[in-house]
Amino acid sequence: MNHTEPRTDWTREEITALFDMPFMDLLYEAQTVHRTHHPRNEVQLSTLLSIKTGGCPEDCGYCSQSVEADSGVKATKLMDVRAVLQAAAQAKDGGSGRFCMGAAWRNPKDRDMPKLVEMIQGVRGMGMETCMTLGMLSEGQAKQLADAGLDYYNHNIDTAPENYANIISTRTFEDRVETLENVRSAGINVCCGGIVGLGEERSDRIGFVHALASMPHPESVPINQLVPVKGTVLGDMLEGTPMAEIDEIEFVRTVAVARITMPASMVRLSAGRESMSESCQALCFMAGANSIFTGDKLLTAPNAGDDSDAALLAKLGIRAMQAAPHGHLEEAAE
Ligand code: SAM
Ligand code: DTB
Ligand code: SF4
Repeated sequence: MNHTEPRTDWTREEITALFDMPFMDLLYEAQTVHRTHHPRNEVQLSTLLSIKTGGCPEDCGYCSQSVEADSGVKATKLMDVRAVLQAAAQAKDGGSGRFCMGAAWRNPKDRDMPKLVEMIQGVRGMGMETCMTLGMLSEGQAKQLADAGLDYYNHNIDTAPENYANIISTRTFEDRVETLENVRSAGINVCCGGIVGLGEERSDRIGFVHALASMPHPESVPINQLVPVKGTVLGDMLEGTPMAEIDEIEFVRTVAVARITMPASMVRLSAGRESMSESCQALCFMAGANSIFTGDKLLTAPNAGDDSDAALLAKLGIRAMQAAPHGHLEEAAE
């Protein structure tokens, strides 16, 4: 285990140079970094549940849950605590170590907080790690969730600061950073990443990783591949264009550069696995990805599913990582 503090002073030039490396050299370096910080051949398993779907007032161009999207996703109310706990028990039975609850909100209302607190306490009581993603949080809300025992909060920067306004207009990159600061100050582990395949340039992927690696490194970094959804701005805009298919090698490069620049973080191969070949997923693990979402559904989009995942992990000789009691898996690498 390497206990030196991860660097947050990466320059754009250094990150550009990593992206430009010969692919095999990049993979070799990423896997070498990976092995000095994490147990080899282990992947952490998380399960997602949408606890409040659709009708979101934000206009994120990729999202099926925005009110602006004509995606056919039906808006629901916040789920009952009991139903959420049932789903969590099922995820635990399926071998998942972390339960991530997502709500399609700009931010939670104070009246929602008691239910959210109950969900966290219930899931934690089952011995699973808890994660929530609920939109923007005030300092006080972050503190309430922390006091309830929330292990992780997911809040993505999604893309480079300079590309942000092309994807979302209802909030700013700085709004995102403010919530991330509230989450970190409350003592909750940060889960923050973004999306590749939005039609962005490589320079935007460089800016994206640079922004993440320049902040106190998120404990968990989800890298999503865009799941194009009909009726969303991006799903419709990219359909039938060469940009609709993101280059697999470029995707793997992004994972590798995230691994090298944020060596101690968990890098999650998130949305998009359903349409990804086994070989591409294997290359992502080689590049240092060490976490995935299990189950046959993400929030609204399909996921690879437990059977195909179990088969893939067995084929690759990869084991499920055991969850640490207090939400931080780093000690598992000792
Ligand atoms: N509403 C909350 C928020 O945006 O902070 C939480 C849920 S939101 C769905 C969480 C993340 O899912 C987004 O930041 C985005 O990175 C990812 N996401 C949403 N739709 C996606 C899609 N179609 N393809 C890939 N990733 C997607
Ligand atoms: C993240 O970065 N990816 C997850 C999680 N955080 C909440 C969500 C992926 C959503 C994929 C599209 C959908 O299911 O609607
Ligand atoms: Fe709302 Fe989150 Fe979807 Fe944006 S990504 S529209 S904030 S649910």
